[in-house]
Amino acid sequence: MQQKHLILAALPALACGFSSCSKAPRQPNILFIMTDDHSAQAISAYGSRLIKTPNLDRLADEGMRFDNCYVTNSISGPSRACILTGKFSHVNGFTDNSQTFDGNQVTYPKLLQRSGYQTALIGKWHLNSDPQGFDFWSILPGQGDYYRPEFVENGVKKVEQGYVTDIITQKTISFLERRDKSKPFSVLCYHKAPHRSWMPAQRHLNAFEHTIFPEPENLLDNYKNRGEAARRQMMEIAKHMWLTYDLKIATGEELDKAHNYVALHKTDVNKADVLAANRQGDELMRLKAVYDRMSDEEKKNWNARYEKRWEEFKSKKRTPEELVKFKYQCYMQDYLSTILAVDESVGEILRYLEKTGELDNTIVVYTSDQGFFLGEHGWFDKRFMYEESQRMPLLVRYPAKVKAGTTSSALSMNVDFAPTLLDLAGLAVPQEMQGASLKPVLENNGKAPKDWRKAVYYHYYEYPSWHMVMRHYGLRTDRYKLIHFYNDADYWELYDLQTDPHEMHNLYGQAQYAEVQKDLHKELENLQQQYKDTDPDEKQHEFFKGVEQLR
Ligand code: SGN
Ligand code: CA
Repeated sequence: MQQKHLILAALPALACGFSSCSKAPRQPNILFIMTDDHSAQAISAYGSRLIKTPNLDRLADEGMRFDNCYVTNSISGPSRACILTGKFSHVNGFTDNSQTFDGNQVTYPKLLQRSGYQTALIGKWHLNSDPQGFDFWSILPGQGDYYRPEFVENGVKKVEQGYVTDIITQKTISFLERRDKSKPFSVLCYHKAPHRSWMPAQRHLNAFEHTIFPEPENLLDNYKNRGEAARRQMMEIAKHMWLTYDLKIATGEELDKAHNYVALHKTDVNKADVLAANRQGDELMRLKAVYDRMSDEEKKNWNARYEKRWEEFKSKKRTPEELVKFKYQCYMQDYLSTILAVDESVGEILRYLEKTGELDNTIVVYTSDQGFFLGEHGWFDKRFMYEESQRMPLLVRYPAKVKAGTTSSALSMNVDFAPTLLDLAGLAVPQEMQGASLKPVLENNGKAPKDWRKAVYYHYYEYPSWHMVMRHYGLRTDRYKLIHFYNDADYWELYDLQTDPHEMHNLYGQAQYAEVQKDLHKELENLQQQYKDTDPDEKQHEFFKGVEQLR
């Protein structure tokens, strides 16, 4: 099957004896742009009340916006592994950020490369093993840094001057410039932004200085009517967002005087270190470590900006409620500032493709590794199967197949991306991939085929760890969500998203939902059978079970 496609793909090139042949259709290029923690609430194409993202909106205007795309395990490494393999975490083996990805698995970039694509990966990788299946790769080690970041490029370390988003953009364009133009390309442009600790580019330091952002209506959530996981997490803006490290409330003088930094931010999956860091209040040291990556000139601008925040913070006493509101505003200023550079990056790469005549033969995908809480439930971070964290933005521009300005409400998942891209490239989708191709949805103005799935599946494992979100699994249909928290708890939650879109009232066990509940349990069992997550409450999973190696 695969060979047949290879021969077909080669035909136009063989027949090319005259000039019009240079326009002959061939496999499409693929540009897959992914950010880290960019929630749909911060994209104007999704109706953001917070920010304008004109270049992302262009992708939506000229392509398709998916409104019901969901991550299957809301955290970085796991989501990235699902995207590459088209398989759920319990099958690809990367269940939490402390794992090492088995790079010998079948991934869609490998299959593209084998079929004649030139492949590249640039930016945040976060899978703890060297990338495989790329002709060129230049990755940030671990989480990477915003300023003067280190990259590992085809195995060789190098530190780059400047701001991470801009460097990733430049590396992407320079790969496109020097690539082998006789081949289609597949480029993964994986940004670090807008990941914590939300450090803006110099040109955006003051972008939102005077903006007052609307607050989510559940910013002051008290976690009543929900189970203990919602109460026991450690991701509250009020209690767990750090004034110094996260919100940069420090003076240049304090930072210059701070010494004895221990490299705690490099050990971020080690709970003991993190808790110790919390206790020791070494926030200033953590801030200093990232601050010290800036040049003297950059530090000067930085201090001019954040000393004003420091003064504002010191200027009055605040009640706990006022403090949450103040912190929320600072959080939004910084988080959204980092997105300005991402939006510019998308614009620059689109313009480059346009200028070189490749844009319309390129499938451009924009997504994020998961969603993120922007103050909803009083939270930052993700992990939970609640909407803001589970939902992923997904924009696809590909005029050959996708009508401009369309939207889709088809229930889709990150495990669908690999099958979709292989399918669009005319390649066979390996049986072992668990996602479904979205090609029919893309080709049919966003409408799902009749026999499309009725629910998406979810399973989160990283506990105990950062932010202390308990393990859970569940499903989401177009209307309901059923969740089971386990491992350090054992209870269920049920939400009716039509009557309770912000998931504030757990309806599990209520008589009037008995029928719905029964059906959801049945559907959950079906999904667990289908996706082979048949022992979901098991603490230790047998990793790599059923993983087929590339022969
Ligand atoms: C870091 C962050 C956490 C975050 C994890 C995982 N802490 O450890 O807040 O949840 O990354 O994020 S930080 O103080 O070091 O920024 S993920 O997106 O990479 O999974
Ligand atoms: Ca992430």
